[in-house]
Amino acid sequence: MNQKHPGRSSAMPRLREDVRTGLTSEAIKSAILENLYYVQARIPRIATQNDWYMALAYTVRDRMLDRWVRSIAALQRSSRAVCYLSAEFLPGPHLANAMMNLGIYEQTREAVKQLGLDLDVLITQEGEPGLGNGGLGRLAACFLDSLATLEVPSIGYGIRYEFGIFDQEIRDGWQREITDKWLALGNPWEIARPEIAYYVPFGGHTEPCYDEKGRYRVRWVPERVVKGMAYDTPIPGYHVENVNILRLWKSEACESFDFQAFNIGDYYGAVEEKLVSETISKVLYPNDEPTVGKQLRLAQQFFFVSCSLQDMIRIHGLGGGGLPDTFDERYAVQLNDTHPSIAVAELMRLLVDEHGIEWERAWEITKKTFAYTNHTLLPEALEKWSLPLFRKMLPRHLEIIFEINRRFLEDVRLAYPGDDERLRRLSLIDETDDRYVRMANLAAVGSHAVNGVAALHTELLKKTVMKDIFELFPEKFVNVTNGVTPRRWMVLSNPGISRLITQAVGDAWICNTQDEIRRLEGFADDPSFRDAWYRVKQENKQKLACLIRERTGVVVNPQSLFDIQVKRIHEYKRQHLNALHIISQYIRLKRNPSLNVPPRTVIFGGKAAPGYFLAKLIIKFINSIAEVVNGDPEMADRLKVVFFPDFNVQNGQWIYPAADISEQISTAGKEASGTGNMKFSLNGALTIGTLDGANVEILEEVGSENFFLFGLTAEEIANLNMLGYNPRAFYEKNEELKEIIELIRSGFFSKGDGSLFQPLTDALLNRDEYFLLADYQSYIDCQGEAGTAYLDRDRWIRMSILNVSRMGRFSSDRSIREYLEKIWRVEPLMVNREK
Ligand code: B1N
Repeated sequence: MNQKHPGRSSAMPRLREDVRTGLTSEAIKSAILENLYYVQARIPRIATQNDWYMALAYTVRDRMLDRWVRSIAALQRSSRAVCYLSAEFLPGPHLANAMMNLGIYEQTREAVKQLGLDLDVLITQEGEPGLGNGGLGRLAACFLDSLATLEVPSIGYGIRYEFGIFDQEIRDGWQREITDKWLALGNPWEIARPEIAYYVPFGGHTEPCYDEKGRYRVRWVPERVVKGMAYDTPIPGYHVENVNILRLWKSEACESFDFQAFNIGDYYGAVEEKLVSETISKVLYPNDEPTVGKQLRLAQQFFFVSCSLQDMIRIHGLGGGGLPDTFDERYAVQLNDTHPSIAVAELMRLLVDEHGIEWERAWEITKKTFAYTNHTLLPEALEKWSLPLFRKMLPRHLEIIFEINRRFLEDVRLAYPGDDERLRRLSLIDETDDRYVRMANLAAVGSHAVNGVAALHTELLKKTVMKDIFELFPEKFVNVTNGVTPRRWMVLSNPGISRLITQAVGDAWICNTQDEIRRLEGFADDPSFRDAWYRVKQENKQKLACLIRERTGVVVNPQSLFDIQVKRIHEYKRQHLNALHIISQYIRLKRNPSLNVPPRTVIFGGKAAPGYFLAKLIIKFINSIAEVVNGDPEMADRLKVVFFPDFNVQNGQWIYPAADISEQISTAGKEASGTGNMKFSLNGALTIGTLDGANVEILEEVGSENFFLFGLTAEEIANLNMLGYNPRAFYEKNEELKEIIELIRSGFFSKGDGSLFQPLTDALLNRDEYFLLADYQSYIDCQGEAGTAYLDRDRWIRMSILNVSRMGRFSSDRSIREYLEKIWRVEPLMVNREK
């Protein structure tokens, strides 16, 4: 445990201290029994594993509460706090992480053992909160971990979806979506705060009115009002007193019943109102990137933003801050993509309509308060909402956006007289076919900072999708390259490698990753260290092999090269390019069984958006190849293909530590950053990748001799696009590629059905929007080099150690420090040891 901070309040009565806060294995053991009885109403003899898990979870949670209460006091005392607004959070399972961060892992293991139980089994009882789609939601969770660890007063605000991202099953090679019931067995990690609730209006109309000083104002008369209730989850920092809050909003009907309707006999109408209100926080939209103009999604966005801003104003008032005209001094509010960007209009509404602040002053406050992070360059992913939908749901906000736009375009006209084309492009309203609100423009105009998530991404933002905005406000643009927390993604998920690193350089690397882990470099040439490194990787691969057997029935050889690609399934991420490589290996090995290549296990994982037909077909394609390859006795111990079902945070914690090769093969210019690339490399995998997203910076850090680089650059892709790309030319001139595509078309992987994968082969031959055929040969050659390098074990391990030692920059602590300095200007604040 953290020796620096004994962390107990002397005001606590003795008894409570023992049962709720005692940290010895004895105290923890009695607390578990106590919680089993008083929370779960069970005695050990009949307790299920879930009862024990719950009792343990409450025991660990109890040990955070004292710190939590003191952290809330610190937040109220602080002069400035960060609020991270995100429609998605993917925190992963809480139990083991909380034990680690509190420093009670070993005592707890001992306590559980004394009860005759297995801690690892209890830990896997926990279902994870899947309140996000992928990288964006997981980034938000890594940032909360770093904010807490760096002792920054901060709150994460989001939505308490009743159903998170679906669970994935594979049936006959196809993805099946199963509803996620993460709350079914109760959630011991949240505390409901029924007294922290806000009203959120929707629909209706606006009308002019005059305030008490006789000034012209606008009154919004909504059609209905929904209530948002707070649920808090503690986010403990690593070995510090600070425990931050993740505050998620659940929607409810204002009153359980609309009594008026009830009295006139419309019982069902009243219940329906309740249903509609509860629908808002019901389910996460499972799309990663391309937007869907769904009405409910806009309702979700406004709902959580309005609750969060009202909450911030309330907290500000508590501290004696009084009028919210110092709001921007009190808070730095980060918009995680455009999903919360309606906040710009909502803060204006709250300041102007509800708090009587003048427009100009309110606009200054708003701009100083917000900063906006862009996470994607895909033009189809930029959020826009049609005016009729907007007007119907948020009539007042549309007026406010028109007014912001009117003033903004006046400034643009002054800056670029006569340039009507530019005016049209910059406008917050897209007037092309139907009329839309452009949320990225709203976010950028209403913020003082706009950032991309990797160096290349920020540069491309400035040159492409946000070119006009950049030319107008160059000073707003900054880059903050993403990072991942080394606590969850190394210490927790890879104890073997973490122990080795600590033995070599001490444990300061866990919180000072960038400076300390570099010292590992000196061990890359130490034969005994290399040996130990190799053994840890083998153990991790062995563990994953067991899990693969359990989940898929496929038996894989832990001695083979583990070549892994896990991430959402998307054409731009090019899982199908990886699949083409498997087929090429298969053909070569069939033709030449004595080929000198290492045995390889290619592992995939990831979910496809339920409505994304080609992504789902790619899953089927991979599984169909797996069926042929794994069923071919000549391939035994030479080539295996696995689709690991239901990739999520927990499965990631098992998968990343077991990888030899990390596949980061997106079309250059398409992946904003990637964060899986960092998790793999920090766990000793070598990257095969394109110059895309954060790969560029990873390559720069680890050195080109430790990175398998292939493919066209973003610039080359753009040029090829301009000149007219013809994928068929690549097909015609490459015999092996031709053979592979013809094999697929012949039905070889689809039991003779030549039409099954035709949508895929057609897409490749006719459009190939993501340049697979252009990058094919370069990828295959590069995979060949990687295979050859793997045959030389010493060389490989050396590269692996050097990778890890040079990856310190990609800790999310570094990212958060950059946000603090470049954007938020917030100082850390130590939590008082005593109340
Ligand atoms: O955000 C991650 C990046 O590392 C990835 O490169 C990027 O693809 C990802 C709409 C998104 N961009 N946009 C989304 C998610 C959900 C949704 O409804 C868009 N996710 C990313 C972190 O920066």
